[in-house]
Amino acid sequence: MLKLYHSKGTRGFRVIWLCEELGIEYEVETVDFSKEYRLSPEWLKINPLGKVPSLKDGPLLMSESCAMMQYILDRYGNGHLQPKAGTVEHAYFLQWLWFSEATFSRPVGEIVNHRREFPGENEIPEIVGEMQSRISKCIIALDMALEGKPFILGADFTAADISLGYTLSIAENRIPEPFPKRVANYWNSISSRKGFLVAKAA
Ligand SMILES: N[C@@H](CCC(=O)N[C@@H](CS)C(=O)NCC(=O)O)C(=O)O
Repeated sequence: MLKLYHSKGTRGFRVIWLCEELGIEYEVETVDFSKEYRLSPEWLKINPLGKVPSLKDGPLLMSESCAMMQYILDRYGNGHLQPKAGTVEHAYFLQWLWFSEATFSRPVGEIVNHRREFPGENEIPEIVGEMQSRISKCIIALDMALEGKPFILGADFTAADISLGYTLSIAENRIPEPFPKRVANYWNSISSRKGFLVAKAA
């Protein structure tokens, strides 16, 4: 069975939501998110970067959430929640899946890390402001892409929506302005799915 090492609110959220949508069995082991534990030899054996999450499937051990999603889809997904590989739709699917972590989550993560290392009055507003403007650019791009579509690829919900949904969940309270209308509607729709709610509680 898939075993996910997860701490509440971390990117393991994506994997839990995906498994729920696919109806796949999985086990969650809760990880102590303190810096001390994440840098302990015990955890570094499971995640050499001292980050969370990690995924174990037999001898396989992974530590990138979107790669975990792609592995689960390809190995256990029976063609669900992603277009057929090699098609134009699949290229767009990959683009949004990668965008969600490589481009959109990045400035959000920088704010989270900055506030953890420089809490309260030690926060450097210029750094946070710069990251917020990068987040806003991603949200504008998403808003444009959602024109006339309920989900990022069109009529069908896919794993790209799961990955984007997680990033929206961590971006929501870290920008000064509300989401624009299309992103707000999209966010309301995907964040009311059962899989999202299970992942949020995990
Ligand atoms: N690209 C990695 C990022 C992993 C990551 O940054 N995890 C966060 C929690 S969601 C973390 O462990 N942060 C602690 C740190 O970077 O010091 C993924 O998608 O799994």
